[in-house]
Amino acid sequence: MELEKIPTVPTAEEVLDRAFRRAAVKRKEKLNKDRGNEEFVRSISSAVFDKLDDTVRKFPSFDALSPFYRETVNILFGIDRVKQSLGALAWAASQARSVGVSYAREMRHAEDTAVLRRRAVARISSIVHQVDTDLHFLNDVRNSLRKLPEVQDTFTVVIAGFPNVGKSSFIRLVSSAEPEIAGYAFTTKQVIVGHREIGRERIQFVDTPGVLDRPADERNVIEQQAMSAVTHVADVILFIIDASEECGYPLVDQIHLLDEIRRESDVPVEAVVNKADIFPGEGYPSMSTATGEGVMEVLDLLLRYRVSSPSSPLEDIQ
Ligand SMILES: Nc1nc2c(ncn2[C@@H]2O[C@H](COP(=O)(O)OP(=O)(O)OP(=O)(O)O)[C@@H](O)[C@H]2O)c(=O)[nH]1
Ligand SMILES: [Mg+2]
Repeated sequence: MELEKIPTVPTAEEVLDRAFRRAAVKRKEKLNKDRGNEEFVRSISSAVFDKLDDTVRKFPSFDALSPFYRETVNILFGIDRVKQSLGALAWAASQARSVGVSYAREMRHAEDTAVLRRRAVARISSIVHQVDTDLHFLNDVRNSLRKLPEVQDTFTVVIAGFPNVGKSSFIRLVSSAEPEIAGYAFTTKQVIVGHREIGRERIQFVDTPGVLDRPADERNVIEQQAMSAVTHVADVILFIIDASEECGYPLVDQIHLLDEIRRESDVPVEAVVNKADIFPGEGYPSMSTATGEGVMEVLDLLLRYRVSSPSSPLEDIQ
């Protein structure tokens, strides 16, 4: 995944400043004033083309992205809008080039090359300014893409549930991830990835933001990202229930969400009751991420879903 390598997207001013600087140097290299003007125009137009074209090329191809990343970009920005902006840049690049070429050709036989130079520069500047909003938007997309966690194609446990039930507390105990833990809802605002080495195997754990039991089209962007991880990256889902309702949400709503996740996903879902230190749940395995009680047993339960299971995970992890 090359998302962190996408370079900064320049503003229209930056594209033009850079092109002007390059062109000014080229112009000085010509002794003849008219040839200098011609070179100035050629140089600006090719510098603008190169920068815009390069920006489009360095963006990831969304069709090649894995479904999780594609859906995340779609949730956050809308794939169509991103594609539209990239298309606008490609249009501006080719317009700037053809304007430059045709003015430079005209300048070969012109009396007053300075007038044509000024006109060409004005046309090219206007073309680049037309895509300034697209450039700003694409830079926002770039900044968000860089911050997305790297989800690898390995055995993956996705932790899901209502807000404030102890999902982050669990992943902190069992993996390298160090998410924030706090006694209020929506502490976790994006998908967080952690790992755990078991023998020679690297298991991936994905912490997700809390999801409420409500229709999919009413879910906010944070909840939608959680559901995208649940449906696209999990090999097994750990659904954490807070039967004490200390999280602030009724048990019945949590079970409703559990049923939805069971329906929506093609992978096994293990439901576990957390906060057993204050309220023991019935009908599900239980644990307390506060005291550590039952946590390793839950881990053992999840790791049984690995395809290769050379030895009991409990032996490896204790
Ligand atoms: N008593 C008790 N409290 C717990 C336990 N596990 C977590 N908590 C508390 O529950 C609160 C929420 O814990 P988090 O791990 O942040 O919960 P979360 O599900 O990640 O929450 P969101 O990120 O908001 O969805 C914190 O105040 C934790 O200290 C537990 O086993 N027992
Ligand atoms: Mg959390």
